[in-house]
Amino acid sequence: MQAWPSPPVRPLPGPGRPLRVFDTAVAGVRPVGAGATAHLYVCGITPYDATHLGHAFTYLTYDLAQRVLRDAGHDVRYVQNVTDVDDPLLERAERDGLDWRDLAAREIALFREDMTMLRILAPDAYVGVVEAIPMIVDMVAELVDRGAAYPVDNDVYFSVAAAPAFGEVSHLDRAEMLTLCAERGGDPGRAGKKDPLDPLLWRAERPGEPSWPSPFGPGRPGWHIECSAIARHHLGGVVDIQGGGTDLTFPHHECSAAHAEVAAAARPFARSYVHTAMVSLDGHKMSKSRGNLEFVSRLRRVGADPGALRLALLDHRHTDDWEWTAPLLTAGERRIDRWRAAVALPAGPDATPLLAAVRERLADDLDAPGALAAVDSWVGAALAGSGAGTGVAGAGGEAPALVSRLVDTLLGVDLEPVRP
Ligand code: 5CA
Ligand code: ZN
Repeated sequence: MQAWPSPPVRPLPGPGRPLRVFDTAVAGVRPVGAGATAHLYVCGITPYDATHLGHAFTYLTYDLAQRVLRDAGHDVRYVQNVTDVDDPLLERAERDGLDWRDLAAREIALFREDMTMLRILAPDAYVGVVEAIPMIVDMVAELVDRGAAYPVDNDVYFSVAAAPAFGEVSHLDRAEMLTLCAERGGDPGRAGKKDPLDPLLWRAERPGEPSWPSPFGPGRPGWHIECSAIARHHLGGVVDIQGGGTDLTFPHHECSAAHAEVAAAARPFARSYVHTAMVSLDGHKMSKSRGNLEFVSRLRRVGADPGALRLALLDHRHTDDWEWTAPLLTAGERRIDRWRAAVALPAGPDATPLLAAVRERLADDLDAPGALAAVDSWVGAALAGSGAGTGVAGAGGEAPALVSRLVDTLLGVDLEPVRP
């Protein structure tokens, strides 16, 4: 399906830094180490109740990762899915008396607008489950052929016993796995499964539910297989980064990696598993099921400056859970006003050390708050009038233009005056 328009990414002088990120599977920060083209797969929305600030924070994480990778000289191939058929979407459509296709189309359109406004880099392939059914069916068939899948009534399940590395993404003990499986869309209590943790690959048609033909009978895909199949089809063998929120670590990323690895008879599925921490509201993780949500589109309607909202989100590390409060937006507005005022000056202090500092902070596990603090220091000095016209390379009249450009390229914030 159609993604949204990407903002331009203008090159910066000099070399960028290689990206290092916290990898859940090794529980430490390590180099991404991609080749000439970095392959990035990020789990997309299930299109109802989009786009809350938790979604925005997650997609911003991988937007930053792409900016750092591109600055370091990589091409990036980026794929994101849309879970446009699944239980929670069908349940919401039923509750609200809507056709599930209309609900999905409406929410995907809203998500596109929100991503555009936040200047989030768009995926090269934006792929809905409905349009990916043939590649998903092929992968389920391969798992059946490999003896890694089995029927329960007319449904098809994946056998985690067929995946020797199962557990190596999340490193949870079995009790934790069982609890999370029950909370996050699994069915550990279903009779007839070989292992309570075995996830559904293909759900046979039920009355009133959408279905597609397949060699296993009419039905629809289970959740995890969609991401394995879409990633393989659009990115090939191994992805450099599998991304998504920490709530996807188990069972989703564990299972989609297991499906892909068993189908390929090779591992790993992803070289790094990068997870974005959770944004909360009123003391709880912002979630569609709980309903404690703040929406990008609501903030947009009440006149929030998109750049200020982006700065408010950027002021948090992707590895730390945090809570949204209204004053964060006010702080973002104050910050963008100061930054805009500083880059509008005719001259400023040497900006070359700032470029190095922002590159260094972002390459260090996407330390966006550290990068913002570095820009704040330059802005403070520029507004205080120090360093202007010193004759140092990068100082004086060129400095504000370089700062404006690096803030745009690396942080995705446009400081140019709003054009009429
Ligand atoms: N469609 C699936 C992934 S295949 C899904 O999880 N959809 S979602 O709409 O529920 O979430 C979309 C993305 O936002 C996921 O990566 C999820 O981890 C992330 N996300 C959801 N809630 C939050 C939150 N409160 N804070 C940060 N990220 C969140
Ligand atoms: Zn996914």
